[in-house]
Amino acid sequence: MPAITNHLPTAELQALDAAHHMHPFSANAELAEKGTRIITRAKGVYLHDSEGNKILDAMAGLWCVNIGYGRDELADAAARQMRELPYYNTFFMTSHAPVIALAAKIAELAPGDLNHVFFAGSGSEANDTNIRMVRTYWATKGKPTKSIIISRKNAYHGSSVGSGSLGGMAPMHAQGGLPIPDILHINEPNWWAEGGDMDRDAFGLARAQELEQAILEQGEDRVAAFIAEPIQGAGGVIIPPDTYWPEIQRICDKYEILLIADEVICGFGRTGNWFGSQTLDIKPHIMTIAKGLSSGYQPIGGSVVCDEVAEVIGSGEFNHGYTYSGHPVACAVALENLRILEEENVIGHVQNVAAPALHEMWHGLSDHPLVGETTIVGMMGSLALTPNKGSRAKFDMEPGTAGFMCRERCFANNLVMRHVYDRMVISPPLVVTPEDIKELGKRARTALDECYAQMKDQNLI
Ligand code: PXG
Repeated sequence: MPAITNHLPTAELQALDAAHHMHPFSANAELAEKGTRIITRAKGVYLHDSEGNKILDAMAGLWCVNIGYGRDELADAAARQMRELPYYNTFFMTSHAPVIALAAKIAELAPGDLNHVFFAGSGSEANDTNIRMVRTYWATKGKPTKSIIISRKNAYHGSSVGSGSLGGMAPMHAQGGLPIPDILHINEPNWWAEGGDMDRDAFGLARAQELEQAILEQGEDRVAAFIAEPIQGAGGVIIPPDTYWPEIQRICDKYEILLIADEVICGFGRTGNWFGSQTLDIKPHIMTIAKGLSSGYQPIGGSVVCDEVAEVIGSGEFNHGYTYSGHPVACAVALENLRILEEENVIGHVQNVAAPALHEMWHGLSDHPLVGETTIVGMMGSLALTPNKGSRAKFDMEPGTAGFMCRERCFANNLVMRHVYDRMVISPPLVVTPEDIKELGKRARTALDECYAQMKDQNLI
């Protein structure tokens, strides 16, 4: 077999893809029939495909390419590190400069006393670490029965057996015997879909209080931790009512439950601050990080751990670690990414330029007949598709059908915007310019118009 390059004809690449490559979260037989879109290169906020299309990536890959595509500095950092020390582990009393520098940098950026980092290769692995870490923490403190971790329905925390169990995605739990024992899921603070007649704030409070009820039902001596994304990402960019997080914080403090903020999407500028915990005023004991840590240029994740938990875990041997924990090349690339975020004041750009422009464009879509609420914090937003804004009605179709139709129209207009059931979500690179945002808005509106016309044609609304 010759080397496979981007220069093969599209059909040939698609055929090889269909024959040999199993895609994540896909029905592969169906996908093989339709053919995949082959992405060949990318620069800034634009992707290029094998057919010559230039596609505006309003998802920053999978919520991760925060500094945009094509930054040579990161490629150079990787090449330099590969030449100098391509791999060494951090087990057996060894360490190396890139992992040391990155851990120290993350400790500097992270709020409060989150001063310690346990590295992993991804967000899923980091959350697996968290499961074992919080349970080990309580066991070491002489409370081995505190092993239940409370999470939320429609949360996403990864795809491994542990992190998939933490997540609250029903279709994932339906496959492969998830969840593992001692993981509980309470309801999510999704007012649009589940708020009924309650006002947002009362609903937010009620949903937070489900945590207290769960703790009281299980017994305080059984609950180890609560895990949540500051803002749910893969669940559809669900921005909780303002009442939600203060009440969650109060409950965690009152019952001495460890709070894990899963910052895999929210971290590294996405919400307009370094961490979503700062934007939402949350004080976690552990933060899960990945994605924006390296802007997706290298696979790397980690658990950022507060002094007290690190001290307890460090008092004995923690029998846990990955071959690629603190991989030197991934660390070197992440460091270069953080340097760019900091020195180019990317978060300042978000606060002063990108987010204001994006919010104006996004809320401007709310006059569209298909669009219910538009919500956005920093650089992550969503809109609800609905046949009736006033009643927040659902479509008379399988949930997700309308969203899928809209996503297809986005693709057709060279715009990557994801759908989660019938919500459309955006999470563009943080470096988008007002011109890019204008273009994004134009393409999004065209896609919505075409979707609306198609629904009318097919008598779906
Ligand atoms: N936590 C959160 C909050 C995430 O969003 C993970 C953990 C897992 O990270 P890894 O690196 O193991 O994938 C994620 C990942 C989507 C989508 O379609 C979202 C993610 C991954 C894949 C698809 O929105 N988020």
